[in-house]
Amino acid sequence: MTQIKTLAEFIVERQHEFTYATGELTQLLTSFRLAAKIVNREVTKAGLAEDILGAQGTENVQGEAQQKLDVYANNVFIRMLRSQGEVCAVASEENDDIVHFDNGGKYVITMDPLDGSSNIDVNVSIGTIFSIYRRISTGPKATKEDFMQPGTAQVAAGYIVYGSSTMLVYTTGHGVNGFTLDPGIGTFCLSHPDMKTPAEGKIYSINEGNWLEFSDGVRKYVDDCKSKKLSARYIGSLVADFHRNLIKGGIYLYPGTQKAPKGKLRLLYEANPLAFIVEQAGGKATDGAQRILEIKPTELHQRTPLYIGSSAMVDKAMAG
Ligand code: AFP
Repeated sequence: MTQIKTLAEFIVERQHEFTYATGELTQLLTSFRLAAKIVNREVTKAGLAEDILGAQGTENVQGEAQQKLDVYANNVFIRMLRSQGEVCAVASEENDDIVHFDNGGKYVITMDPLDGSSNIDVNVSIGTIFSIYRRISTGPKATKEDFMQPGTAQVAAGYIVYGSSTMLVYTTGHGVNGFTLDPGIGTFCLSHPDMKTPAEGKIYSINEGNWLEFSDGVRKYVDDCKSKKLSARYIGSLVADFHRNLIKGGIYLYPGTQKAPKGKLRLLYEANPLAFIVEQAGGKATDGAQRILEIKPTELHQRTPLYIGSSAMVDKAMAG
């Protein structure tokens, strides 16, 4: 029988790679590991559980309708992070402002607790995305400055995809590893060690419904994908599209459009964590002009165009 390695064992085994106190990383990742299982339980019974599907009747800061599961997942991740004590503040897609824990923790988190909300009620893959930063301010409370660090300052990042199986994928800057949840024993087990993305792929992912709004360069690139008979695959959940392309090779594009020059996606809790992961897997992430990880954020909910995936494809897309 092949030996099974659990996420908990793996974190402990690899914690020496972490620059700061090793136990801190274990605590941080434990929060995500546990919260992911709880959210997974609710996501997988969404059609059965009463009062968990549908709209919450509120909007987030982007003016998007919040789903009940969005709010539920946000509460679970925040509760877990608060209880571990390493994190002093969180910036979440679902909260207008920074959520403070007032506990002197040395880390701040950015997260999209449930990405792809429009897919929740229709049984299509959704995900959680997170980044971990070391706090840089020294006062009693974390400040906006702690969250305005470029993506290069991330100490860890990861995502959870709730799909045909549930996976947690993370990096601390020493490669990317993926863990699949065994629902029978309720444990994440190492299933995708040292993930690498192919330099070239056969998949392009973009919402072509926005065609009329695209720049000439983006249209030219999409036409080029078609002329090479690449496959178009677009789920509408960034995590799921990203995860598939990471494994198979491909590119995901959410460019700026005439109406929204900065696109739709958020820098702090969508683009940056996935950019860190894709680079660690040998791929690339840009906003069409510059490396995502080098953008200096100015706003918590800042948007950015995103070109992410196999390196040769991202280079070609940027060349227009
Ligand atoms: P929702 O969480 O509002 O469904 O948005 C999901 C998302 O941020 C990302 O996960 C998708 O890839 C992208 O938006 C889809 O956007 P379009 O519907 O405009 O293609």
